[in-house]
Amino acid sequence: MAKVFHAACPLNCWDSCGFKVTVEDGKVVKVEGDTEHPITKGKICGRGRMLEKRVNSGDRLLYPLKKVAGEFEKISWQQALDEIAEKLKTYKKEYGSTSVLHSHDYANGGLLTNLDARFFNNYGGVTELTGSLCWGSGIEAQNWDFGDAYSHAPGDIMNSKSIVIWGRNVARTNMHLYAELQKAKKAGATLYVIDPIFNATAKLADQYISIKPGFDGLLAAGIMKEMLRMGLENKEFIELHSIGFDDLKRLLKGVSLDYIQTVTEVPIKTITMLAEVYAKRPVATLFGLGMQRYANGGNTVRLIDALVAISGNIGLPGGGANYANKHVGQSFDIEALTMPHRKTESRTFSMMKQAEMILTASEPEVKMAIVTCGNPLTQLPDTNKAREAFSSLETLVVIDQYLTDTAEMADYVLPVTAAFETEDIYYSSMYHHYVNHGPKLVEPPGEARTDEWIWTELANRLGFGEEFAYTREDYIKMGLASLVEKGITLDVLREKKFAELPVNPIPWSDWNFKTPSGKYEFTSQTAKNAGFSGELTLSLPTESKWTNPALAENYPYSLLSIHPLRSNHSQFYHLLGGTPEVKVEVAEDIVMEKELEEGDLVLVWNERGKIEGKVSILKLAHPGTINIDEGNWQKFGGSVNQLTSDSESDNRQGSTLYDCLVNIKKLSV
Ligand SMILES: Nc1nc2c(c(=O)[nH]1)N[C@H]1C(S)=C(S)[C@@H](COP(=O)(O)OP(=O)(O)OC[C@H]3O[C@@H](n4cnc5c(=O)[nH]c(N)nc54)[C@H](O)[C@@H]3O)O[C@H]1N2
Ligand SMILES: Nc1nc2c(c(=O)[nH]1)N[C@H]1C(S)=C(S)[C@@H](COP(=O)(O)OP(=O)(O)OC[C@H]3O[C@@H](n4cnc5c(=O)[nH]c(N)nc54)[C@H](O)[C@@H]3O)O[C@H]1N2
Ligand code: SF4
Ligand SMILES: [Mo]
Repeated sequence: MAKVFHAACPLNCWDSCGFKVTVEDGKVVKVEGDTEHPITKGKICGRGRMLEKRVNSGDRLLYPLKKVAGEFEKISWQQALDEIAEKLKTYKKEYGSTSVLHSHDYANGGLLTNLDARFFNNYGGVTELTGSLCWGSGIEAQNWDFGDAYSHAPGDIMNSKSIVIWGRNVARTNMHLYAELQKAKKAGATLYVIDPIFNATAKLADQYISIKPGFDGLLAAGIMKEMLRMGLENKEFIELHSIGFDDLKRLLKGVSLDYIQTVTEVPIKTITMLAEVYAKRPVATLFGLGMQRYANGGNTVRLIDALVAISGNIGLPGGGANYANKHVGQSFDIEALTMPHRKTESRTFSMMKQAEMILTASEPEVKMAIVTCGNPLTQLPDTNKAREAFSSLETLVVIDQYLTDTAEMADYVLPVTAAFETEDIYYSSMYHHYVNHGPKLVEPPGEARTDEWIWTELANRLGFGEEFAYTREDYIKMGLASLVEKGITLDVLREKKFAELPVNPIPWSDWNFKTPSGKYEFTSQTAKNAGFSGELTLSLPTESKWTNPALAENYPYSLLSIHPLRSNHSQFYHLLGGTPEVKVEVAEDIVMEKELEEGDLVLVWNERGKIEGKVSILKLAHPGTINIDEGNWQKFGGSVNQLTSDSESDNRQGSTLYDCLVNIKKLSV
């Protein structure tokens, strides 16, 4: 008999949807939206619906595997855990615990994914990753400007006169915001979309502003310059609630609008128009993450923050510099789960540079890596370097649901549970501030086990089993400890399905910022303390004709690698049916110049690597732009990251995935 249960989407996504899941004969047969969820209201995307396929697929990993003479062999859990524990013991004894690297990303929004850190901290502290491929530059930028990265509650754009979607692919990556934009537009708000790609959200806009990739900071500078020229800045906010404005004024004096028009490829009249738009408060600015994946990414976000600040759009309903919503994750008691005080050794590598560091680190060398909730072989920049690094390790352990490109390289592959196979609570620090409950609805297939079970078994073998002598229920309660007084408990979540976290819907409404000065900081003390100048700059991407003309001569086109429509990163390509191909989306001017046609086989290359794919014409895209969606598997043509660079952004916390010049040519078939 079929029965319907509530559940939650575990995928790494803005929206964090509530689900209704139908279970029949012990199997998930359908995933739908929960109409009672206050934000996601019964609508979910294809990736959510496809979770049914993802959990039931015959390709799921069912048993632990060990590579012997280049081939995987099925082994028992007992053998896998004994051997891995033995290696962990030996490496710690011989080289110290930081000879082990924990490589991970954000694949699963469950609270208990934090137990990996509990394991590694109790083990003594391993080499950990800092920064983020995803949003690191922007988070650090907002830490410098505001002291943290907070967003307005989703419905708040109903209070906005204008909404600026700055580089967020809303219709594709954040579908519930798209519905809100439609509503706000109907209610009279004017919508602007700033993006090098004329995407589905741009189609909804009253005005689409096409920009050269990586130059948004300069555009924001131009808009501020025009605001100051016309006297449109909000003097009260600047005087009472900010520091460093004189530095910004000086910076803007030193640049001409002609220069800004030239480099951004946005006409001066559009810049002036946007200055007028920003002066008519409230204006909501909603950042995407694409524009900060450049060498100048942190400064770009800071300049847009500065524009939101000088126009007086901070702390008022309908306004905001909406980038991320860190308050959501901060609601939980993560330290109780992760026990950072148990570390006795520590070492950090930058997330972006992990491959480079595996290859070069000494004292100690990296002997072993354990990969959880991540697929670095497709998702890290510079795939060729990543392949060299991960294959150089003495021992690679990958914990996953599928034999991914990374798992293929492993010495041990451990099969883990997927959505609906274990209880957890789910949230995303990107958009709304609800936490959702996800019950265990079905048994995992084969011998797949939870990450938590794996850590417990290893901890028992390594002599710190007492720190893992808890049930999942106990751990969830640990993480919820600080919310009990607000009435949010596991029992309440089980019954009510979701709960609104105590997050301010209009951040910074008291203008008390979390910066050292307590004010909004155009020139950042936090940055100065970390050895940076702290001042805003007019920095450009690294790979551009302005910053590296010789490189641009050989590789004249900007390559973006945005998030795929039908997959969450690499997680769905193998489930889409047919054989996925590499689609090379090419702006019309390049199509003309290279005499390309829809469907032509092309080679895209630079000094880091190359990829082949079929041309798809990208109508109305900014001239000189190419896009290849991220996440594709080696067996389907390979990851676009063969072309991207592993550099760190200006504030060292982010990637430069989109700061990438390439060339393209037609291949004869
Ligand atoms: N070129 C380019 N590269 C990019 C990006 C881009 O835009 N362009 N985007 C970047 C961004 S924003 C991100 S967030 C990263 C994402 O990078 P990743 O998180 O590495 O990407 P996923 O493909 O989601 O891989 C996650 C893996 O975790 C596994 N997994 C899922 N749930 C669990 C679980 O509960 N336990 C364990 N142990 N494993 C689990 C999945 O099966 C999958 O293989 O990629 C980055 N890379
Ligand atoms: N379908 C789908 N949805 C997802 C994901 C997925 O893999 N698939 N991943 C989730 C995750 S982990 C993340 S981080 C989010 C990311 O969500 P988004 O930020 O919406 O997505 P991105 O693909 O990173 O890029 C967003 C937009 O940035 C634009 N862009 C690139 N460079 C620039 C620039 O220099 N200036 C401007 N103005 N725009 C630029 C791109 O053209 C694109 O439209 O999506 C989440 N949602
Ligand atoms: S992937 Fe995002 S939009 Fe799709 S169902 Fe999950 S949370 Fe919702
Ligand atoms: Mo991300």
